[in-house]
Amino acid sequence: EINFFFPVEHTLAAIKPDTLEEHRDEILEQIQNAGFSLSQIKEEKLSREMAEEFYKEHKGKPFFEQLVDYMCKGPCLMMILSKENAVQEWRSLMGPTDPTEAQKSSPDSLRGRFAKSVLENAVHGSSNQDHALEKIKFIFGDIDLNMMVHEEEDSEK
Ligand code: RTP
Ligand code: MG
Repeated sequence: EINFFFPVEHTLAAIKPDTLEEHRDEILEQIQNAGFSLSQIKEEKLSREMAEEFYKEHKGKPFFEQLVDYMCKGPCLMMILSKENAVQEWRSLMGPTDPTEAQKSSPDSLRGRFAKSVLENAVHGSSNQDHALEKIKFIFGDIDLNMMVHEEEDSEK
């Protein structure tokens, strides 16, 4: 069911290390059921330097060192998810940062189901479109996002 009338948007999504070991298949299933196209996927164990760069906007905050430790303790599953309004839709599928809040407001969200704490909160998602393009480039390099979508459309014909 390719939608020709609305622009496809792309976001960077990640399953964080502990959660990848424990809940990979359940999360991939929930992503498929929510109607995202999985445009790219790879497992990657971030180095400290990469994790620091990935979350550079939080440098200097009290949780920064713990966050970097958490993100590089094992492989993450890195994905480009594509869909109309993908950035916001993935944020809403993730649920709020803090699982206490997630369990109250959106118990079926990924964080409502799988987050253990505000730090160990299962998944990552870009917070806006610029952020998405920057993180996609950081993780997947210079790939042509428009090309990916056209290939998908062509294969439907
Ligand atoms: P993310 O960037 O991972 O998608 O999460 P987010 O936008 O919902 O939250 P953000 O404020 O960007 O925080 C990034 C990650 O840092 C960890 N964190 N720990 N201990 C704490 O108070 C705390 N606050 C944030 C979480 O892993 C959060 O996802
Ligand atoms: Mg964030």
